[in-house]
Amino acid sequence: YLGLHIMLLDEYQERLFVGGKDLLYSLNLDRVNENYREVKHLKPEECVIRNKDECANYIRVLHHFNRTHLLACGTGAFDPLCTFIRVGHQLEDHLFQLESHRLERGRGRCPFDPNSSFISTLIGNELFTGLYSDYWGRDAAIFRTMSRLTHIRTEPDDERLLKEPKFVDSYMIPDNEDRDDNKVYFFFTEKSLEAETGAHAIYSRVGRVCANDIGGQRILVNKWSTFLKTRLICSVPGMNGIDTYFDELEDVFLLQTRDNKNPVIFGLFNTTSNIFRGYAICVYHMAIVRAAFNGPYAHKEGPEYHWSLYEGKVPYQRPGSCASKVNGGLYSTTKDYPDEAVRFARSHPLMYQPIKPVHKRPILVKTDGKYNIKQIAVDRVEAEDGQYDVLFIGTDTGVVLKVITIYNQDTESMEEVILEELQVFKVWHSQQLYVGSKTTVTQVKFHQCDMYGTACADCCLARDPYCAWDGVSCSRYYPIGIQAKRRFRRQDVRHGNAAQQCFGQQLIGEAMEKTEERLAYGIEYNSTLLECTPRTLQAKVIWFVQRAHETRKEEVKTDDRIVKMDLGLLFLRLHRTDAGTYFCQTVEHSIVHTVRKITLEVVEEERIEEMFNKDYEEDIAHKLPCPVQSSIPQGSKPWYKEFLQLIGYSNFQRVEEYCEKVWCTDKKRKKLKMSPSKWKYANPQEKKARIKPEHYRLPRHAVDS
Ligand SMILES: *[C@@H]1O[C@H](CO)[C@@H](O)[C@H](O)[C@H]1NC(C)=O
Ligand SMILES: *[C@@H]1O[C@H](CO)[C@@H](O)[C@H](O)[C@H]1NC(C)=O
Ligand SMILES: *[C@@H]1O[C@H](CO)[C@@H](O)[C@H](O)[C@H]1NC(C)=O
Ligand SMILES: CC(=O)N[C@H]1CO[C@H](CO)[C@@H](O)[C@@H]1O
Repeated sequence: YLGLHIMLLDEYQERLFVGGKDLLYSLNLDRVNENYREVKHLKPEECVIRNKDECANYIRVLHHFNRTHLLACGTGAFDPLCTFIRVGHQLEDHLFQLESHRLERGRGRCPFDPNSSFISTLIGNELFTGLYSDYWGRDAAIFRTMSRLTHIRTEPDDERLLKEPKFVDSYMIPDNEDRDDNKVYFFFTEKSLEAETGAHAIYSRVGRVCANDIGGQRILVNKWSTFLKTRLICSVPGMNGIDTYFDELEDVFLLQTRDNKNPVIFGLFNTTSNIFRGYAICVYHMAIVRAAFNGPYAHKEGPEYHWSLYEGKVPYQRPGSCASKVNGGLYSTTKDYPDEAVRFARSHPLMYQPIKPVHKRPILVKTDGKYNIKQIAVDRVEAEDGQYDVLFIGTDTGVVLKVITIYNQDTESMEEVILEELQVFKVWHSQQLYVGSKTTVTQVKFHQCDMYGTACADCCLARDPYCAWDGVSCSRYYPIGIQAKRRFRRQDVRHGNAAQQCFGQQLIGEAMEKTEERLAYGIEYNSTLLECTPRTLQAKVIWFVQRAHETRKEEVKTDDRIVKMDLGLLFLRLHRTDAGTYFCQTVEHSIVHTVRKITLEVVEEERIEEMFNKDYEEDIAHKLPCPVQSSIPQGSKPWYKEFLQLIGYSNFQRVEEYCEKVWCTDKKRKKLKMSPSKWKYANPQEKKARIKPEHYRLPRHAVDS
């Protein structure tokens, strides 16, 4: 157990630094498991707390301090510590050394509790943190420490500033070229002040401070004098004007653009409702964020009043603005601000306008309950038909969804295209994702174009902006300029119109052209699965059946008994009349393809009975359908194999798996051991329970492999 909490990428030296429980690693970016360095024994020598877990030093701060040193801080057995790690500054010299003589107290820089929410960002030599800064985990604050400037924090015990916050992320985002105007943004959730319904409502927030704030002269001494915050909204507009809110911010990703003043903010939100579960991703532009902070303040007249729009006079210097030349240069530090302005800032930390997302709705909503979503990362790619933001969505099961979303102006709706489900997370470097969980670090390529098959249509239908058909194969797409032979590239991310894109190309690959034919047997009154999975996640599957002795094909009607699932068509209870030929057809952007043709034979109940009775009398050891552990000698075939061979079915492995699934639960094996004559009168209820549809809902990667 490594107890990994933090990763830091050093692209220049091509190292990945990882902090865990009592240790730090320096990993090679190309091959994370080779040539690594470690610093161990970061464990504090003395520990007065009895709980073993609490005696460890969990590294939670890891930053590039300067060219030669990393800053590392850990919880230090509920007594935070900071130190410097010497790292090499030549590419080949992978120095990684603890400066043990430079151990410093870390209060305000690192939490006591390894599990408490915490964020930190190093700007210049100043460490900005959002944390619970005391042993008991009660004093939530935003700090700036380490600096040549005075240490500074939010006022303690002021619920207007922070009320039981959960810190999510923080970034410095400049406003303009004047560095004195730089602001640090904090993303968090907290119990809301202003919610009129439900005193304990959680809201998501953006808070910000001026990086050069040194507090007030007489009021707010050594406290932030520029702290402001506002609500971050992510909601789905409702038909009746009632929106569905996603209020619990879980993760933030800042997508840098060419203009460092205007990154794009992606927020991942959870619901706070007990009834309705789901996640949404919303996108915010800095212009909207700045407009909210430059807009009106919220005001509370007294304890009995609600927070409302402040319409009075706002003092100069405007509270929340920085001591900078851009702001007139009248004040060189916040200490020079008039008392009146500082006093106003203290009583008006909340802005009136919330921040609304782009298009006033999420770009993605997930309410299927399939995944617990933890993290997002975004990569912007140039494709043939424009720019796409590829979302990498990390779930708690280690699956990463790779998704693009496309906004349709006419219908004001978003289309979601799931490209892949990868196993993996979060820093990246030269088209690799580095994935950290509590116990491991892995590296994964984030485009695998060849996976999409060997035909133009496959490649095009995948709609992966990283990939395009180059005339021969599905390969990495590079935008104009980089791509010399551009005219051969076929790609249509927006519509996936393969018929048009692949005109004159080998439209359908060999694998796609062929319809696989199969024979399947089912037993009357028992369950049967006709397996068929589409090649891409977007394809819609339609089943047709041509029943025995009929010439017409008709669409299969699903009901309680016949269920359409990701893995295929499931009959919970097979009827004689179900016998026939089944066609598994996929439809994707008007390209129809019959993936599989399965002829289903139904073995009638009486015949089974007959057979089993006969077999049973003959030889128990050989004929039992469920091998009672080693009752069947190695190498000999169970009875049903012979049976199936007789009738010309040769895919034994499949049959064996199927039979195991349907007949041979552990429970039954035990039953069988006790009284072998009872095996065929298994409780139908039990069977039904075992083949509940979700048992077949394997993730796609599991199916593919
Ligand atoms: C932190 O959380 C883990 C897992 O929930 C738990 O096992 C551990 O005891 C916690 N540590 C502390 C110090 O509370
Ligand atoms: C980097 O910071 C460390 C710790 O303060 C210091 O010892 C070292 O001299 C600094 N290195 C450079 C190149 O400034
Ligand atoms: C989202 O909220 C639900 C319900 O409160 C919770 O069970 C789940 O763990 C949350 N998800 C994350 C990623 O924290
Ligand atoms: C062979 C076998 O398992 N047959 C079972 C099929 O289902 C019926 C009722 O659901 C059972 O009575 C059979 O024993």
